[in-house]
Amino acid sequence: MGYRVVVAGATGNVGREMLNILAERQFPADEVVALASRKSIGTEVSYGDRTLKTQDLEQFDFTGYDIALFAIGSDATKTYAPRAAKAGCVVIDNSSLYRYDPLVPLIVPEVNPDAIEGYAKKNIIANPNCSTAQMVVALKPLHDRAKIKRVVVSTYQSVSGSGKDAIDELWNQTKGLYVPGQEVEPKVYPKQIAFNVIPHIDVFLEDGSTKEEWKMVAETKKIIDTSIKVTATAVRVPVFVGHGEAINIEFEEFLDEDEARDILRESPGIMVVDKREDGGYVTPIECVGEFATFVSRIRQDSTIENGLSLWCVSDNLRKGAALNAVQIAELLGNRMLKKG
Ligand code: 2RA
Repeated sequence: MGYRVVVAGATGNVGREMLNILAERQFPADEVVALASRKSIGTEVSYGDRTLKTQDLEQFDFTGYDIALFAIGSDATKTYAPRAAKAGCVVIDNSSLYRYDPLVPLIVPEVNPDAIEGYAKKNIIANPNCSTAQMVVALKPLHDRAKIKRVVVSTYQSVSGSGKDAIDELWNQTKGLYVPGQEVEPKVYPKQIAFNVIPHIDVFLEDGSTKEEWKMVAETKKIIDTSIKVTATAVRVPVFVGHGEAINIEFEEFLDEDEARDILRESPGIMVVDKREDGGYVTPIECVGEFATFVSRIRQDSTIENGLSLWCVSDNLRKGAALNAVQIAELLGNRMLKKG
């Protein structure tokens, strides 16, 4: 016997990836239902070699369903997650709504799988922000060996992190720059994204940081260790899919770059590609459609006592969203909601 699974937000970038990944990883589902908002009802979406017609999220009765993967944004989640949870269906939510709620586990399965034990307090599990998910996969095994004191991270985030309209904006703006009269004004972003980079993701906070940067700080603490200090600069770049991160780490103990490389090679979810030669590293384009978080450019930072720097890239729609959510569903199935 398999699970009865719901994907809410099935017509969005992340919802579609959730369906792809459920099929690719052969998640043991007896039934998969695709839900969407009223304006998208009836839209066809792929689930492996099958096609599903989306149903109305507003009218849907979650009773009898085991797991719901949500990719509908915080506002809609506020209405529908408690409804699903109350009906006995465990919600795995990709929005930021529940991430900082002490009664809701925030999980990256390679990093803090045991946190799943707390899922029943609200019947909701939170999926981290894309930029945090890939970073903590790389940090955790190093923290276990040499205890991280401080992280300085700069992100290079692709436009798919802002949704479909942003992908169109980059595409049309890029084309428009070559065709007189077809220039496209910025709409999704505050400045031109084509051939540019924008040091601003999500809203500004009082201290001058942005919410995206704050998320990396707060989520790393919740997922790995509250003692880790993080300072982040989040930047949008004209890349369609795949987030890059330049990460500088200060440890309590000395950690040699070769040992760090060996540790990362052995760690779950990580692929080390680190040759000190032209092209001996991974770029966003090469990580699209992959499950792994790729780590390259591992090197000692001799400007501080126990420092290392590295480069990390991952498919933000996969490890940064849909894959992590499906991995949580797998973990939930294996540990808590056993069937058959
Ligand atoms: C981004 N934080 O803007 C996002 C997606 N989760 O890339």
